[in-house]
Amino acid sequence: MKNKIIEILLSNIGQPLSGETLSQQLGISRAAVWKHMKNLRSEGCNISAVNNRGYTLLSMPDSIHPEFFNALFSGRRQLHYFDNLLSTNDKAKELAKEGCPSGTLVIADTQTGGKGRLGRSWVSVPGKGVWMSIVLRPRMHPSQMHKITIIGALAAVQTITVLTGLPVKIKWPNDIMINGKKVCGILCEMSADMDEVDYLVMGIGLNANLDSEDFPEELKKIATSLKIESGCPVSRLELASSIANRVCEIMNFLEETGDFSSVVKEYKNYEITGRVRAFGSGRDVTGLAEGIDEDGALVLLTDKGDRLHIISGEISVRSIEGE
Ligand code: BT5
Repeated sequence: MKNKIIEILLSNIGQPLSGETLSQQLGISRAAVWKHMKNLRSEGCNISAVNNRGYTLLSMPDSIHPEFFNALFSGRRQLHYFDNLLSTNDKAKELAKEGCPSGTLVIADTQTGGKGRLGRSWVSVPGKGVWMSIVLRPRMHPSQMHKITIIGALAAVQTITVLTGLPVKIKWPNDIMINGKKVCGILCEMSADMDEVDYLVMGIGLNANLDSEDFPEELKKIATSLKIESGCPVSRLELASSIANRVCEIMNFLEETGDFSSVVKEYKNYEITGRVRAFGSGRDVTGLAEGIDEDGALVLLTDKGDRLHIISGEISVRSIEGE
């Protein structure tokens, strides 16, 4: 019943709904409707009640609990919520191995062993960020999997732009930046044989409502949050559900049309170009990052004049400042 009420309120957000309409739609008395509204208010929903006009949902609480989440999560996909996990990516891989469907989402209020790429760690402050992983089963060749990181980054920047209007940028392939500081990172891990992908887990870590003092000293100069940049808190619920919905939308579009060029075109609105050093996998070069090509590879014009197309996830690309 609670889910149903939240769903109806959400689809009429900002619009008044009379007690009569709600009691008819839900098949309960007006007194019962009133009681549910009272409970939802005590859980942080901002609902106004005006005589003769009815109830209006003004805003949702900053809670990522499933009862709120499910109402926003399109396609009735599986949702696994945890107060605390080592890593949502690890949990998602476990579920994927057990056969969970594509689109399954794992979300945690905090992670104690959040992972970055190449063995690095990810700071996941309790109750202040979006720490989540999406299981995908793309019908794509394993050699194309780098495209999924591009899709994750695009879904994240599009959502952040719509919800906050902040000037968000992508540093290839997986760093989402605002004013030169990292606000979000993406970690894709896949299980595949030579020709086929079994599953891919896309982990997204987004600093939503962290304050400066929440970051450990070593991250203070290089990391930021949406709240720090915009000056006001953002709904983690809206961020998480919108990003997850957007990832699945773009994936469906790609699988139906095979048209990756539209994804690239959109991505290009946000990409950071400029001088970089690319290193790893036996390579160490400096040059000009020109942006991604039609396959999602980074085009790097090296100082020696070679034009490289980098797709390996084992290569790190760092901006070179002051040049
Ligand atoms: C990433 O790695 O940027 C991928 C981060 C993915 C995290 C998500 S959270 C949900 C899911 N479950 C997981 O266990 N992981 C995923 P990388 O490019 O390697 O960046 C890692 C580096 O970013 C660290 O070495 C720090 O310097 C920095 N860092 C760590 N925590 C940060 C944070 N909260 N905000 C900004 N930078 C951070």
